[in-house]
Amino acid sequence: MAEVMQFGVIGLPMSSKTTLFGALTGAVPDAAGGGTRFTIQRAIVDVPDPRVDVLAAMFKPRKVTRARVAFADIGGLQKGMGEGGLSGELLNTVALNDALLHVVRAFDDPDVPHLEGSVDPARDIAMLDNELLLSDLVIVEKRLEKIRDTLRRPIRPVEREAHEAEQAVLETVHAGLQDAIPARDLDLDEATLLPIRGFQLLTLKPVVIVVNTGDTPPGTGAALPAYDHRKSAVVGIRGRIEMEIAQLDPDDRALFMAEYGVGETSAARILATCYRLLGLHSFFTVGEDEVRAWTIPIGATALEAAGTIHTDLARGFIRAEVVSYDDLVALGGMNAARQAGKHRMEGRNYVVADGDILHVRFNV
Ligand SMILES: Nc1nc2c(ncn2[C@@H]2O[C@H](COP(=O)(O)OP(=O)(O)O)[C@@H](O)[C@H]2O)c(=O)[nH]1
Ligand SMILES: [Mg+2]
Repeated sequence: MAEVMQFGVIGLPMSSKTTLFGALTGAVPDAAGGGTRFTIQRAIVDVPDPRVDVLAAMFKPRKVTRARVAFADIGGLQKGMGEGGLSGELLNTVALNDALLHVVRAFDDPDVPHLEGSVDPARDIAMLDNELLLSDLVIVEKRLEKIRDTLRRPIRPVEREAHEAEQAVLETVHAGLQDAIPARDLDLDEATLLPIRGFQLLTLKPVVIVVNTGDTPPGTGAALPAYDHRKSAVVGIRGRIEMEIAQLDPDDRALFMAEYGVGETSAARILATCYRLLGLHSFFTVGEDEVRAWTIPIGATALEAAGTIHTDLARGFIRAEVVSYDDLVALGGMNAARQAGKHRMEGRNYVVADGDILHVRFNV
């Protein structure tokens, strides 16, 4: 797993990409927005997790370290671009992400012109999706052509076999794309996808459709468009308000959120959605020195979790001492958890649960 998960904000020009980026990172947008040029700005932010705050209050460590993720605000995608295939730095920048945040405008404001002349989120989502689909189609076709060339020549049987496996999955993906089915919607497992992982197909990436409903709370006044695809979700946000909230210091933020009836920031909701789509969750390490959140794939073992902390911990792994977050908080502390028998010894194959507090015993 990459050190830091990368999430790319994409959308048509003037779709609120930079506004969403501001809501996610606290960045203040500069005046020149909404262009069609390729632009990129990046930020790394802490993953909000109220459990970390509770643990920090309990252990009063010298240092609190949260999980971190990287966001990129990627400007420059627009109608008509996918035809010849996206290319260069723009394609690379989009392709590099673990998941995409596809933002779409759903608010009316006479002061904000819409490139298509009207506000129609479903149309705009389909428009950008189509460009991504076409871009993938170009990549897949080029690669298929190359494989066919190679297979015409005499090559070693192992190589032939590998090329044929790749060809088979590419042909499945190609047929899907031609029917406007994103690659993520095909029922292909990890092992099947392995030969084509390196192509970083855009329609294979998990996607969160972020609908900016303006000042109207999403789900009440503003209906969210449907998006029935695999590894996808729809999240509504009040873009401008959330961007302003993100710029406040924590005390003012709580007041402002109460005033506007924002229960949870969109950054928190979107990140939780990304974690779910990517099959990720968290475990914690605690102590006087540091309380820390770690991100691992759901299903990862104690040994793999240990390796995330440090390779030495995996190499010399003896056992993991585990308390669940809920038990620890319910009992009020580590000693109480021990006395209540909630402090367990687990071996290397133990599958770590979300919220587990781990202490790895090791020997190197
Ligand atoms: N009324 C209103 N305008 C917004 C909101 N969010 C963004 N905008 C405006 O929409 C325009 C495009 O937003 P921007 O984030 O720059 O879009 P980008 O081109 O996709 O980066 C800007 O003029 C924003 O001020 C919102 O929630 N309400
Ligand atoms: Mg922008």
